[in-house]
Amino acid sequence: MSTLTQSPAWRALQAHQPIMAQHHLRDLFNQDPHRFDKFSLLFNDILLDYAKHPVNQQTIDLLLALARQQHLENWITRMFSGDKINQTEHRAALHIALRAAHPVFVDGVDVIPEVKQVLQQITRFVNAVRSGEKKGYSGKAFTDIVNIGIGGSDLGPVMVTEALKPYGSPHISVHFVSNIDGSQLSETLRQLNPDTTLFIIASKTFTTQETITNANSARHWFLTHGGSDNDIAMHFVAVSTNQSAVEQFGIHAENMFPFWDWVGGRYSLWSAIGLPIAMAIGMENFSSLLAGAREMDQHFMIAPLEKNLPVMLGLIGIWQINFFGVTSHAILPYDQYLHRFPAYLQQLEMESNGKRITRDGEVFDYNTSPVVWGEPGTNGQHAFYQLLHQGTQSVSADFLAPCQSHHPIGNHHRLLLANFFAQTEALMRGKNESEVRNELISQGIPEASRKALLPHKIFPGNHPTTSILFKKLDPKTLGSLIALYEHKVFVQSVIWNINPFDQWGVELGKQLAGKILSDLNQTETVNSHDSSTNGLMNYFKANQ
Ligand code: G6Q
Repeated sequence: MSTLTQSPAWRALQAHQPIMAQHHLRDLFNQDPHRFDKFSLLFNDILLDYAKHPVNQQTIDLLLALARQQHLENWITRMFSGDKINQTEHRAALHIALRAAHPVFVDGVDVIPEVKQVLQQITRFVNAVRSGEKKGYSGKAFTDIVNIGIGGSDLGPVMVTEALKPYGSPHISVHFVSNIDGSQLSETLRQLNPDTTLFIIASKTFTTQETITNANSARHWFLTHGGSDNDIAMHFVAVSTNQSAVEQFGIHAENMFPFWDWVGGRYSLWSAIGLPIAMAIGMENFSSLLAGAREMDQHFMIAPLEKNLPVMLGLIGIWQINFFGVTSHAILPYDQYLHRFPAYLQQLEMESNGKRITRDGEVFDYNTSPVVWGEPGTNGQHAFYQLLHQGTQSVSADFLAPCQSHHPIGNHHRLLLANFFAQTEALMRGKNESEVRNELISQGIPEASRKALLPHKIFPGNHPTTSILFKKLDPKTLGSLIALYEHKVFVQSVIWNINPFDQWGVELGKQLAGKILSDLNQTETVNSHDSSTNGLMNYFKANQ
């Protein structure tokens, strides 16, 4: 038994769970008409409603006691003050410094002047490209930016660029290439002209196989479609922490935008990794994105735990995962611009907290990150919501939506939100036997058919959802929303005693492919692996 599951706060929650599990969510709402007032929070224009979870005031008090037992406040202070809380990599985790307005120290040195310096470098470059002052080799302004990066060097920038499309420049298109599958690069380059295309090679380590392979192929395309070696400096820039590898690739140090080892890949969109975002939306909007995150940081740092949005979002997740057995969590944005938000959060949550041992190397006897997935509503309603309503798995979900649309055409937005509210209500209430029977009677269905149909039309309900509403998806609100989730993940990591800032599983993947590649390059039949892997590799070799 782990220290956590034997601890008083954990045991108190365990004892409390059967009491709450007896109540259907609809009964909790029937018993207390003030649930929404009690179990929702507002920060700026972001409303967080967690009333549709099986909680009462005692549940909240017990969850807060767990947070205090795990020294959450102390961990928050440690993160903000630059302690090396990523202990397996001996690093601080200071994405908050990238948007901070106050000094932040690493090893006794304030990192903010350096952060500002890079931000100025980005500002000069972005302004020069967007204004057309900086030109390509033929003297034409740049029209297309291709960001080549993967994982943390891709998902955040893609998600934000898509989310903030209404703020994008009509003169510049930003494209993203991440997959080592040559199809993605080919399909992207097919539409572009080398003389008006700028490549950003984004890689913290500058050793990632996918990125370096794509970057080499992009350079080859550039050189074989009109560009020359001398033009490379004008058309290729790098974002990295590894200057020597960047120079070795052929990009001059002055065309490199640095960042630091205390910025984790999946937390890096606020750094120079955000360069494609800034290219798309301009520096003023990029600053608003940072400001939104900064406001959420300050709230996280100073708000009392019970009024703290990231804390409550994290603790509600703990309640579901560890005491109600939820292993699957859906992210359902009712906003087409947020269509990559589920993929972004999938990495943020699963890479940070998808762990099996504590900070001290103990194997857990409790669950950690659920499987995170999702799609925008209403599309998902016509597909996988069937399982949410009547499946056998316990799934929790976050529903997100803006009150105002960027495109207020006709009745679309009200219909969109009507679906959001209807789904969360239906998931909570369900439809019981007598409701279904009355419905079938009112439809005039004969008794024999009624009997056969009845069980199929029952919805158990009692499915937990969190709702997040905000005024409009603008850069500042998006910055706050992302920071909300970053800190939620941190809160959960503290409860579970996980280091959320390393990713040894991802590192493993980087090594494995390299080993197999040398076998694929040989002409002989492969027989050094298990029979399945040998069989697959030999089939591929015969048919490639
Ligand atoms: C993120 C992970 C991982 C990483 C990619 C790309 O937190 O570490 O997704 O971002 O593997 O790594 P590079 O930026 O070093 O190419």
